[in-house]
Amino acid sequence: MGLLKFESEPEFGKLAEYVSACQPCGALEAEGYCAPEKRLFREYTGFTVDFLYASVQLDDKKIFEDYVLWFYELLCPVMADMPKHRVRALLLSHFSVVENGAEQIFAGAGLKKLKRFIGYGKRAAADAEVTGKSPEPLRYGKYEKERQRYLDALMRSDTKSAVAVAAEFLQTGIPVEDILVEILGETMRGVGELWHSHQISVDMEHYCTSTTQLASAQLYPVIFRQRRKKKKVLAACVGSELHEMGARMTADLFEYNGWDSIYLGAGADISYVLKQIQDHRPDLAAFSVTMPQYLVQCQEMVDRLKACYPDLKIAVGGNAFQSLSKIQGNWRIDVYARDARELVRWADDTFADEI
Ligand code: B12
Repeated sequence: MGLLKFESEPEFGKLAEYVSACQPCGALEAEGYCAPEKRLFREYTGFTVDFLYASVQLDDKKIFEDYVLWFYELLCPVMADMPKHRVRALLLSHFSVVENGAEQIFAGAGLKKLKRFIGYGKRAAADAEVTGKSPEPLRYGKYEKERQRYLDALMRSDTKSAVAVAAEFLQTGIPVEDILVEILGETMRGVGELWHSHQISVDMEHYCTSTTQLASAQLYPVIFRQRRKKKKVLAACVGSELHEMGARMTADLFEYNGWDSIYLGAGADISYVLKQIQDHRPDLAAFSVTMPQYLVQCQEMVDRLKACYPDLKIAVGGNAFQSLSKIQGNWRIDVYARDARELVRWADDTFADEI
């Protein structure tokens, strides 16, 4: 697993404990809500300190503001009978708990900064509206029909059809990159929205992931058939990140483009990333972060690698970076790309003289 959460800032660990012990569940009971809603509220308020920590450490209020909106949208369908202003009030009372905890645990400039960021969260909660839109709109465009067919098979839990449909896309000549990114990847992002709006549960999310990994596997004979370029990429997810498909897809698209890849999967620890780099000397290291709370560890990873291997090119990408207001200039990376295909093009241009 990744670096221990709050290892360098134990006060945030204390704040997380305080917040978890003092949730405003009485307010929920007064609204007539019982165990399932209280469980959900407890579970997801558990993320507040994580996002607050990332927001404060990276000095970027957008991380916390995006989280507040995401959390509000997650709560609204569960508390469907509750007027929206009362859902907002519930969030505000949760942030007051966080503020009380901060006042007991932090002091001086640290407390002042923390209170400023909690204030951003409170303002975001007070203004929150359900938009029903993802922060980054889904890019179904050209492949809407194909995506829908694939999603239908997943929603029926019809593994055989889902796998067959993906094989058919390949046979009908849809480019491998488009099958991966536009159809399978975008379907998975749509699955996330279904989960967020409580139309499917986490077990379905797991099923969709494993089936999509199975469907992608059919592309490997084509992916590995390409002319080799004698270039190597190492791809990994940072922190305790479990979302691994973005990093996997990045590695696969490099293989399809003739690069060799070393894919380290979810939750890559700095010590074994360093060891792999030492042993295999990749030309490029690509890190994927989905959950914004792991951005801090990603930045630490980038700084450590740049200190040890100044010539190693480093790329970052993934959902979490959408929650940053600025990337270039603040990070010691060579490139940030929104989409794995963009990174492959950048890498080919950057190493054009050596390929
Ligand atoms: C599948 C899934 C899971 C699976 C992951 C299993 C696995 N083995 O990967 C499981 C069930 C474990 C899971 C767990 C959780 N998840 Co989840 N999950 C998803 C889901 C539906 C799909 C992820 C995915 O595979 N996407 C497809 C890939 C291809 O897309 P991608 O990662 O964005 O990658 C593309 C680009 O970003 C880019 N890219 C990615 N990495 C890199 C790297 C580089 C270098 C470059 C250049 C580009 C690049 O290229 C790719 C192709 O274009 C997303 C929805 C979403 N929007 O993605 C939610 C989502 C990420 N999960 C979410 C949440 C909240 C959770 C949980 C907290 C709760 C839960 N749902 O159980 C836990 C936390 C786990 C943890 N500690 O990490 C939220 C995060 C919200 C937020 N505020 O950030 C999302 C967005 C759902 C939502 N709409 O609310 N999840």
